Amino acid sequence: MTHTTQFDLPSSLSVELHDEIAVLCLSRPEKRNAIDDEMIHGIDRFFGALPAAIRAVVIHGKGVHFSAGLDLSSITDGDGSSGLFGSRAWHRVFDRIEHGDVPVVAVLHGAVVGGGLELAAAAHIRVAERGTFYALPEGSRGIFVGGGGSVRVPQLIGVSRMMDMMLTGRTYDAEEGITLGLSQYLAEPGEGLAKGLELAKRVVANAPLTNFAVIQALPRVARADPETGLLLESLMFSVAAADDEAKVRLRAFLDKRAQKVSAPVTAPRPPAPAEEFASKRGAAAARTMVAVL
Ligand code: 1HE
Repeated sequence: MTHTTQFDLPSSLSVELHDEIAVLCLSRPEKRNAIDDEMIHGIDRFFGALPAAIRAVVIHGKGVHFSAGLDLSSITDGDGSSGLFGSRAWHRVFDRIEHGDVPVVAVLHGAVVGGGLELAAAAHIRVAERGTFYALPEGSRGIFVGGGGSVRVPQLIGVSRMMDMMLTGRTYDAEEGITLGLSQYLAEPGEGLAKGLELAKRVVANAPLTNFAVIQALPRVARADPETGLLLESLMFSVAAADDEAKVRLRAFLDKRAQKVSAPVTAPRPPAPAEEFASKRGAAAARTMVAVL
């Protein structure tokens, strides 16, 4: 069920609530979900008005692309200061996503371009459907990233790869994006949202304080000098471990009522021709031995 009015959203955004998970949809497919002022302020209001019962957010895009980035028609007649203040507004909104109260999963498909990639980079987990492509075409448009991309994209793929994307227009596909760190999960076309929801359900099953520590403390610890970071880690550990939720969960494990950690499920690999030959030869040898015995 959509809850657009509850959040006072423009028509370019819609929201569905799935128990403790809110799904925010960029809903401007006729403009490839290009982000204009209305949409960016709508995203801001959505994250600002999240009810306490919501414990994770999934963002996805309607139509054939996740987002074509900044609505280029919105900057054609602006001056220097409007660009500066506009960019700072994007920073505030994307900071609110990255440093907000709940983990955010971005489900990507089609074009994830410019500001669309900056939005995706502010999320904590990214799922990319096959067919996704990433680009930073700011260079060819005569502008620069303005939505936090120069901080967040290098954290994912490194400065030199981002330089290459911006200087040469190089694009990466979904499979390359996985290898480079642009997304953590790959999904089949049309299956990204289901995967995103599945991951969000896993996330909300964690203790709230653990999720808080992961999205608030972990990135700061990772950026801090090691001595400060380790002290912050110890403080966060002690706060989480002292919480009742931790006590209940630890007791459940010790009483053998909690799930064990399981190894990743990997599909059985078809034997390579050489292995197949070797295993047939092995079987033949075994039959011979049995016959000799
Ligand atoms: C747009 C935008 C947009 C599409 N602003 N209107 N972003 C870019 O430089 C990417 C520009 N867009 C594209 O390269 C392509 O549109 C796509 C590869 C994303 C999709 O192609 P396609 O063939 O599916 O769609 P289309 O026919 O190009 O676009 C459909 C409509 O959306 C069309 O409008 P129409 O009125 O002619 O139907 C397009 O003009 C419109 N449209 N993208 C405005 N971006 C905070 S700083 C961030 C800096 C940036 O993000 S720079 C990157 C900007």
